[in-house]
Amino acid sequence: MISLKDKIALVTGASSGIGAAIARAFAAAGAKLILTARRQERLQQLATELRDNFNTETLLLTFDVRERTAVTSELSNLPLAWQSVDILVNNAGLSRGLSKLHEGSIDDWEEMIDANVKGLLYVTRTIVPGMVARGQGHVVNIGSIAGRAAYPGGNVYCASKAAVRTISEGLKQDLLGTPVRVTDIEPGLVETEFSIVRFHGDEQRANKVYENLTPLTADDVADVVLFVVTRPPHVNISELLLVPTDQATATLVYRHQP
Ligand code: NDP
Ligand code: 8X3
Repeated sequence: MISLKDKIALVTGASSGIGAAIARAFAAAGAKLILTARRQERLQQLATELRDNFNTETLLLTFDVRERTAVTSELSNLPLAWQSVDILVNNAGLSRGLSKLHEGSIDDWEEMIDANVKGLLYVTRTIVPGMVARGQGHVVNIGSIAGRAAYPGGNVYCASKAAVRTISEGLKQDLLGTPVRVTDIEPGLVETEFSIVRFHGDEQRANKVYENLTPLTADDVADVVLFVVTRPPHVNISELLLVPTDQATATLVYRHQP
């Protein structure tokens, strides 16, 4: 088993939900953390919490993963002590809307594709060469059950997560012969700010997604990510689907009688 003690992990989208939970799990395991998102104040609160609880060293970077120049300039110019990134967690992402494709918002599509696909690529392209050069690294992409099959209204979000799945597969192939590992984690329903963002702030509609079932928590996903990155170096968990017990497919869920 690999120890995370003093390893450097970069987690995108650490200001909320799954990313923040991964940061907490890694910090508890002794990692140093580069945390990124757009909301600086959230990152600062998390960094203070991690320092108080685990004495964690953090480097906070505030940028939008859709901004190619910002991504490359922030991540290519890391302070010397932070340059040897051991683990990259590409978690930043979102869904917007649940409209039929022919009625959908093109702005929503662009936001999803730019963040979930292009943002992930920009970060990966900047960080992975160092991993290859140092002969050490693990890329964990947060895909989704949505990347395995489309569901009604999911169209472009599902396509973006299918892209994450294929990019993960391709990256694993391209890194064959190096020790760098690649994993695509594919969660089902996880209660975070995800649905509030999807429905543009409509909390009532967001709450209905998780009504009368027990969704995964962000900590459940973080637990699995911690497991994946701590396997011995010869073990690569390439793809992992995790769903709530109350969920079978993206659309087939069991709701208890209220
Ligand atoms: P949250 O909305 O709670 O968190 C999303 C995170 O992504 C935030 O930290 C946000 O930070 C960041 N983010 C979003 N857009 C950008 C951007 N353009 N630039 C930089 N950071 C960005 O949702 P989750 O924690 O649930 O989502 C995390 C990942 O998990 C996503 O990729 C999502 O698709 C995936 N996922 C979620 C599932 C769920 O049911 N919740 C299930 C399967 C996968 P900020 O706004 O501060 O920039
Ligand atoms: C998030 C899970 O089912 O809402 O990726 O698409 S789902």
